[in-house]
Amino acid sequence: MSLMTRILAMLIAVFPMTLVMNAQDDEFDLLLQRSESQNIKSISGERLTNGGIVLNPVPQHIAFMDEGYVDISKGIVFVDVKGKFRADLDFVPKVEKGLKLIVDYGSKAAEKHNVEKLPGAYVLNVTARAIMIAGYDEQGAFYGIQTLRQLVESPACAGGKLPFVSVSDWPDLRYRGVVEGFYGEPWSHQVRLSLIDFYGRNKMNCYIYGPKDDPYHSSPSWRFPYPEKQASEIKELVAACKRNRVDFIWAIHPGKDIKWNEEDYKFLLNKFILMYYLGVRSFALFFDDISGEGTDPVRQVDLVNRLNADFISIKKDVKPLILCPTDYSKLWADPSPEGSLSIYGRTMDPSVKILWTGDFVCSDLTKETMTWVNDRIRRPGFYWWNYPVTDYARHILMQGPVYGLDGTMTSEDLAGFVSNPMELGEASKLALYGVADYTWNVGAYNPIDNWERGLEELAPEVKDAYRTFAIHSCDTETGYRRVESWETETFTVESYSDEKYAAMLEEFKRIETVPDVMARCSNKMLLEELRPWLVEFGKLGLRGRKALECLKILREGDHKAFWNSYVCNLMTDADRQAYNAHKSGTQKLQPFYENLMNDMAAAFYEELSGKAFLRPDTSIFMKLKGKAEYQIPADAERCVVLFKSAPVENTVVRQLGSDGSLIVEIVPDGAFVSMDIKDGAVIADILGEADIFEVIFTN
Ligand code: 14T
Repeated sequence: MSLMTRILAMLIAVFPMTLVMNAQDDEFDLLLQRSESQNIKSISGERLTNGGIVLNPVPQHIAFMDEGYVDISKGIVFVDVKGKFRADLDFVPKVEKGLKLIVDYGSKAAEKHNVEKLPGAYVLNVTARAIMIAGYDEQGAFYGIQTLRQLVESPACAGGKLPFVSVSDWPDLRYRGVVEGFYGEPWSHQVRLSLIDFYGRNKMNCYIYGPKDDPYHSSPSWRFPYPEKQASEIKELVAACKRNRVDFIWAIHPGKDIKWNEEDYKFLLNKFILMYYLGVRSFALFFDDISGEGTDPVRQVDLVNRLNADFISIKKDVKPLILCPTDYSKLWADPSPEGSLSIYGRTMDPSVKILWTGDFVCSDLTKETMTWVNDRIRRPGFYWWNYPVTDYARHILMQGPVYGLDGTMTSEDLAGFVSNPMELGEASKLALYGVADYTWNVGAYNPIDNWERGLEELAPEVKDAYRTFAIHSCDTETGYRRVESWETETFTVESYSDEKYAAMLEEFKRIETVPDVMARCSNKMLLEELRPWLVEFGKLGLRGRKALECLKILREGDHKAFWNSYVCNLMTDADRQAYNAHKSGTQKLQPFYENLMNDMAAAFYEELSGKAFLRPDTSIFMKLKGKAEYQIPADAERCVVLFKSAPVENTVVRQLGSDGSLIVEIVPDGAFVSMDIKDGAVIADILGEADIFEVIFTN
């Protein structure tokens, strides 16, 4: 690795978004291009009662028949008509005699059972005679099995009692899933496998593999084969996707250093062939976040059309290509007929699907943005939703509801929808639970209800604690803004009421218990990812509670007790550093703590002096060693010295006359000293070793 490359790697690791895109002269700072809207839209929806039946995604049609149920606790007779689903029925014992479960798919079965004519559609009927699943295709039958599994696992069906039910279901969007497309440490193999199972169980059907920091995906090594270990892991991912009826789509990101010559074309084609041998049957080309030659849309189109002819259309089992344009957001896309999107629209093979992130890099999905891009690319765009990705705000976890997605989208507007998640894969599942639901049943999507179900699904043993953590871990401060802490009503010293106080106190107490309660979460991989945030969250709960206790003492008028507890509840530099690395509660809780602490200090000064202060000497957080001197202003009548900790040992505060004579000497017996200025005193000095918070003179 050259020194330059190392410096770049380090820069990118430290400032992931100050991306110096090329190791050449033309530096390309993408940060300049980024400006998300800072509007915080509120969340819609409400918690629904589900009668103990928990299905995700929510089916299009579900009807419960008359009273009664079938008992499958002893097992079922599995009639696997096409012989494809033996491994998928691991949630119910298979027996030789008893109730039949018939699973079939294809035009005959679909016709007979009125299955919607769409890929992924199915019908599931539970009657006294049999359980029947008919899919439009294999994927549809697989989804019918997932719905059956979720029924069996629902609380209302405990003990194997299935209600008579009829489900007719299909996906609104053709492609639903995930793009591993973030900067930072790519997901581990274990996390990927766990996620792929999650996609299958929640009826998502595509996983685009494109982690920016996999060197064999991007520059410089996109040209070269994966080393043996990674190659065999990719084979395993392909197999896991197959089991889950998910398309594994391998993406290449060659644009940083591609040369538009035969040599690089051969490298690219060869890499696709190598990936084909690893089992990959679906490919994507990413031209995002690049500068220079690689951005040329005419060359990009030539490449794509040539690949189509030389590879995609020859290999009959390879799916149409997916392309990420350089102009992937309206923020910098050239809108004109000469712009790259219009060039794609006119010249790129219509089978190619084109990704789009909306009006900004991270943005809500609107009809307008899709119409805007679709008019240019002349096909329905494929939405790349930059949520819950946090590569631009790595100190944040996004655990809020999935919302901000238009509820009238159809497959005419959208070819598909993928979510770009966090580097923390397990912690991303909460958002993906929402993405699965929205993309399957757009019109019925209920953000709050989905979120409540998701919390239960992911951390059933500790749902309430996970909820308390999640509701305060949503917003990004300056990136893609999300509502946070929407059940919390904060207050100021001025707007104080006993009820508001009690509610905040209860919330902070609850927060303090979250780290310990979460330790009982059986999903250990999730717990590992959350751990540093949980630690900080617990500390936030503690300092929030303490701040409220200080307020109580202040209102009771015990000055000494107040300041003693106040100074103990200030954040040290180390506290701030730790919090800044793993933040939650940025929208309401931490600002509440900060404001309350500041307001209390101000109120306290006023109370001590009886009026506003004359000259606050804001030597805040000054570590004082030895002697400190303050000129006493001529009109000062009182002096207050506030220390940063208690007790203050070996310290005295004195008033001296102009000749240096000692007029008053006070030994602090708490964390502050408040004294009248005596006649003739011109200097206040503090001897000893103490952390001084502030020295204030009042008249
Ligand atoms: F390809 C795109 F659709 C895309 O979103 N590309 C990247 C993506 O890898 C990253 O995870 C995402 C969120 O940060 O944003 C894109 O990368 C950017 C975009 C910027 F505007 C990186 C820095 C930026 F300033």
